[in-house]
Amino acid sequence: MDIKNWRHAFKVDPAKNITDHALERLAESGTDGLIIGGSDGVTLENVLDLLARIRRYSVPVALEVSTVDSVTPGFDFYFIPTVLNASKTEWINGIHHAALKEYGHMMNWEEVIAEGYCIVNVDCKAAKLTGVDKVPDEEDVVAYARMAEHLFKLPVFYLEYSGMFGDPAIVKAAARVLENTKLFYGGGIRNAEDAREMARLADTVIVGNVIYEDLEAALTTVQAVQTMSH
Ligand code: 1GP
Repeated sequence: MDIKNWRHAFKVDPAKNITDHALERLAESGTDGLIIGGSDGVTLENVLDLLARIRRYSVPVALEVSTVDSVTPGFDFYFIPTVLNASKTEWINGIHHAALKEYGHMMNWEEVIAEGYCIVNVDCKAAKLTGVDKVPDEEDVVAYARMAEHLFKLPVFYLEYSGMFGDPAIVKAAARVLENTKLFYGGGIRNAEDAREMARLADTVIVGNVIYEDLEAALTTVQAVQTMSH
């Protein structure tokens, strides 16, 4: 399925342990896709291990690239974050430039999807890594959303609250100014009600950490979202 129609995705961290059984439950849950990605400890080895274990299911799988060294063929999509509110410019365009110098000639652009990230939780790992030290307020977020939609014409605007549940008013404000750019919401979804609340506002909700803390609760988020009309 085109990622434009994704309503729900699980984010699986290659640096964390997960059993085959849990992976099977995620893959067969009815989610629209699995995103393989994390902020640290991602290696070619752990990405390949996860890919091999997931590829036996038909669910679409995307690699969210955070290190060029861990890129490998075999994924349906390659999500490339550009952190619009990073202060370390390598996370806006630096790593991308280095990667394109080396691999630009052999990339299949059909599989590549750029994500304009706006990191709101300044305490999360991704914020520390990319140098986000100021919490963007609603006006900031709206401006970044417009930047994604109108200036850079990015296919995805990713509102990243990783580790904390976001402010619905801010998510709503971002949604209001997006038309062609899809709104991904991620952060702190721990149960069906959280998922439903954010899925009312965002195009796609991404569920991460709760997979490792309470798999059954994580699985309830799929049905909660897939049974809604949008
Ligand atoms: C992380 O947006 C995702 O990149 C999901 O966040 O781990 O808090 O669910 P959580």
